[in-house]
Amino acid sequence: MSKILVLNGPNLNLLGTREPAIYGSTTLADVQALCEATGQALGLAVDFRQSNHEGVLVDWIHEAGVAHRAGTLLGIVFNAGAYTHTSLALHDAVKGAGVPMVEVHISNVHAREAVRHHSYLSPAAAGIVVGFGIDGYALAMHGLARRQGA
Ligand code: CA2
Repeated sequence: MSKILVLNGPNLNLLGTREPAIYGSTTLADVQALCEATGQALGLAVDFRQSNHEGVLVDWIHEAGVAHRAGTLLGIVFNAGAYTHTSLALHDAVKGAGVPMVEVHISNVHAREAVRHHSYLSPAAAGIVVGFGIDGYALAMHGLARRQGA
């Protein structure tokens, strides 16, 4: 169980380029660097990915389920972006893969528009971290590691 998969959904590749009041001015490359540093501190490898395509995310979650069952993957830290609020397919993928998943949001989605208050992923999540900016990724990684006693 030496690895964590960090998945990012649609538009997160734009991080740091617009809407700094909501998402801060750090880029996705900065988030990756933070996750890699956190992984190093935890003694865990990090596989960091982003896709704008729902089906690609579904495929990666299935792949993660296989790795989890093989004992090589601790779990997923997942910021599904706007798919959080729309995607039953991602919910089903996480449930079907049987892999522990921690849901992350950079912003406090509950302090924003009502459409962002519902998450299809939360019922399938081992834990949820919202509103701590990009530090939420590191907090989620620590949570996954502690949960598994890594
Ligand atoms: O707060 C989060 O992390 C979100 O998952 C970010 C999503 C949003 O749809 C969720 O409700 C909450 C949006 C990601 C796109 O981020 C952008 C960043 C800069 C410019 C444009 C989009």
